[in-house]
Amino acid sequence: MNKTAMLLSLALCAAPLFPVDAVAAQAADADACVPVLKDGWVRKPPMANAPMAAGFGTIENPCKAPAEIVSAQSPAFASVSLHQSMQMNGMNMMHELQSLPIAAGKSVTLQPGSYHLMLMQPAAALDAAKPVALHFVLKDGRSFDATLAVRDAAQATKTAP
Ligand SMILES: [Cu+2]
Repeated sequence: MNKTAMLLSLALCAAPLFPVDAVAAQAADADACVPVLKDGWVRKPPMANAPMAAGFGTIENPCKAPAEIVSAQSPAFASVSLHQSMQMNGMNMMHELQSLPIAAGKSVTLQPGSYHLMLMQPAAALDAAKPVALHFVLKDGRSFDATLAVRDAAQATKTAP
């Protein structure tokens, strides 16, 4: 047996030892249609040590199936949640969403005063040169990655709707 054949047989023998669970099955389905975040950005807080920041952008669902975002993570923050801002008794309030559904072929816009990503406890002060990486998980197990450009407050105000 030559070296290549031996390595190949080792690989074949080893393969069944790995658990084939639902997560692995989904990971193998890498070509599955997933939503995409367009024009993602995070507002750089005025203070470098701010405990939270808000993320925005448009999440498009180009798929034939509806999508429902149930969680998000970022290596740059301890936690990421979905929030919705609203006015209540003349006060600006916000609450956490358990999920964010996006109908097939539709999009949802995250923008100041509406839906946003609440990014808590940054690992380091946000740097305009370093986009923030995000990972979204859907209810059906699909997931997708996205990035948020870091904009300073003045820029953000200028471009906010
Ligand atoms: Cu919020």
